[in-house]
Amino acid sequence: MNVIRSLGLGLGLALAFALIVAPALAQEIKAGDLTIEKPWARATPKGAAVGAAYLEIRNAGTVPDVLIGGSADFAKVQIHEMSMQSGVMTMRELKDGLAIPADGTLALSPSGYHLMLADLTHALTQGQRVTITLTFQRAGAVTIDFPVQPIGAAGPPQDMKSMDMKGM
Ligand SMILES: [Cu+2]
Repeated sequence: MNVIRSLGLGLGLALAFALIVAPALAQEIKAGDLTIEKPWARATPKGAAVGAAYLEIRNAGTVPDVLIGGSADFAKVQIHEMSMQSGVMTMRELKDGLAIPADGTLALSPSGYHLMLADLTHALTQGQRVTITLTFQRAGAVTIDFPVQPIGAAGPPQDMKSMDMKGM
């Protein structure tokens, strides 16, 4: 009896904790059938003209959507693809955008698709957030905050592990 009650209490606390913490970590934005997950940008060295941002886009709908572009007040936003061309890493702009398949996910990540942030008006500093508005063919404009990760970062802020528990 006691075991069950404390188990229930434990679950309740865990749930309450999850609800309090949720906004602080994985920022999840919904727009129509789309869910935007794990947005992050990479810090840039001083004086760099370009930066990059990444995210995942889940499409729960029955029709594809297309990421067609983006805008920001600190840079030009382009959709780029990084690929290996005869042994050399190159990137090109995807003028037609990127499809998010029906009931599928599009991931932008280092060494693949990325949001190219060109003509930066300021450096991207670790710990900051930068705001980018993305435009989708169906879902329309979606404004997203991208936390800036260290220059060498390979991925978004880690849930639970490195999140700011210190302040709690
Ligand atoms: Cu690029």
